[in-house]
Amino acid sequence: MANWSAADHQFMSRAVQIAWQGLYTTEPNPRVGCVLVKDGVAIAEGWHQIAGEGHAEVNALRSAGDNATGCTAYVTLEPCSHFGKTPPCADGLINAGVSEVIVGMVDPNPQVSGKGISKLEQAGIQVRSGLMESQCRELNPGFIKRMASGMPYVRLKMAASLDGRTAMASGESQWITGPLARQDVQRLRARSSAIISGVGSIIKDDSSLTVRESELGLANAEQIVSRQPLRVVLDSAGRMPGSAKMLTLPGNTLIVSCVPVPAYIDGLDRVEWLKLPAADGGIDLSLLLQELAKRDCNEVLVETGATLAGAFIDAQLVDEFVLYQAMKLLGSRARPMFLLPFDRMSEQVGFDLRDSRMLGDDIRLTLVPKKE
Ligand code: AOF
Ligand code: ZN
Repeated sequence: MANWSAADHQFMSRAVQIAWQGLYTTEPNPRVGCVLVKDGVAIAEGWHQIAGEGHAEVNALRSAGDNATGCTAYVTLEPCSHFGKTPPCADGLINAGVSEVIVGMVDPNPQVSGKGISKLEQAGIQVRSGLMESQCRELNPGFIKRMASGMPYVRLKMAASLDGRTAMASGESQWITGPLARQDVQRLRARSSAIISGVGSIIKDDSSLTVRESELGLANAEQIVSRQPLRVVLDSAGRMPGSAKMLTLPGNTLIVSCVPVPAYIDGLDRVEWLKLPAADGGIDLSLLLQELAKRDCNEVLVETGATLAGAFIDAQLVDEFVLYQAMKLLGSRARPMFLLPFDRMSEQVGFDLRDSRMLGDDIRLTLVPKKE
């Protein structure tokens, strides 16, 4: 176990804090922060902003200029060793004369995965890793899961009443939760690589599944909305209307179906039809997620009705469940959150509560499935 000082924690905390500034923009790359320290003083910092542009270390070194020699670099993720869209950061740190590198976590990317650390050590740089690892991991649940398992991180979102209802029997659902909860959903969308929904809700609401600048409430909203998450519509029987609003909105749409591509797709740019084999009468969700990981999706958001939400839970494919709960009753004829026709207590699905907070008059619960 490395012996970390209070100063080590302070500088790595700062690196984590600035890495979060990339929350909505680095995808499909990880969110990374770097602080350069000389004689106990932070002299420069940098964070990864956009894939294809400078990594955190490169941005920090640029801001340090000639001053980086003899520095200690605190980096939330192991510096890369490969030529990707940009040259290796390990080389940048070596060339700048950095004398020590403190790493939050090893890069799970197989192209790097320890090779960045070895490269630095071979150049005579002292490397220590694992400082504030859990905070560093929290930055990138999707990137880590995709690199480690070939699956994206799946976040299921629901808005419900106190009695667990999501809409009236007629389908009427506007609005259960208030504006702050809805703004928070926009932010969940914005951090996601893809949003998955069922065709039923598209037919019913003509939903857009877009991130909207005016609803984000963030200073860099204009930059954030320039990248729209991939809209993924599960449409096993091919019921998607060619007139659906989302097909012409900014961003790409992927329609996943078990039937052949219909003619109306020909005339549409940025719309792709993906045929997948059926499983249990619907689309094979596990296969779907593997497809999305192949398309570099890190975090995916499932925003859908009771049937598909139940299927994701039933298939144990949910990593995180975010529930916005309004302090009101919609009554026993209103629709339930999940179609999960259990009969026995032994079928129950348990969660651990990771966070709970008020958003206006509503509560937001962040839950993760209990591990057996
Ligand atoms: C770092 N610092 O800030 C980031 C890293 O295609 P590229 O060149 O952008 O490289 C992407 C890979 O580099 C990414 O998958 C991850 O392994 C690493 N990302 N590494 O040292 C950074 N963003
Ligand atoms: Zn790098």
